[in-house]
Amino acid sequence: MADQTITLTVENMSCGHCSGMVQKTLEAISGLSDISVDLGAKKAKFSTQDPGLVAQAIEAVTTAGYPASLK
Ligand SMILES: [Cu+2]
Repeated sequence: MADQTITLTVENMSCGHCSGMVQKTLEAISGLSDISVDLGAKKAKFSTQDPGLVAQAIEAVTTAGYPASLK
């Protein structure tokens, strides 16, 4: 199965600490790769082969205090 690249919009990130938290939250989910967080653009990007992990990633980042969506 090919990797899909997913881009999430992430609200509430105001500094490097926030973007680091989002990065760590995504890194804690096994099955995600090529994770990057862009503080200025309010985006988080990752690749995955499992579409089911997208909802899990959104929930984890949102629960960490940074509402995430596929917008
Ligand atoms: Cu911050």
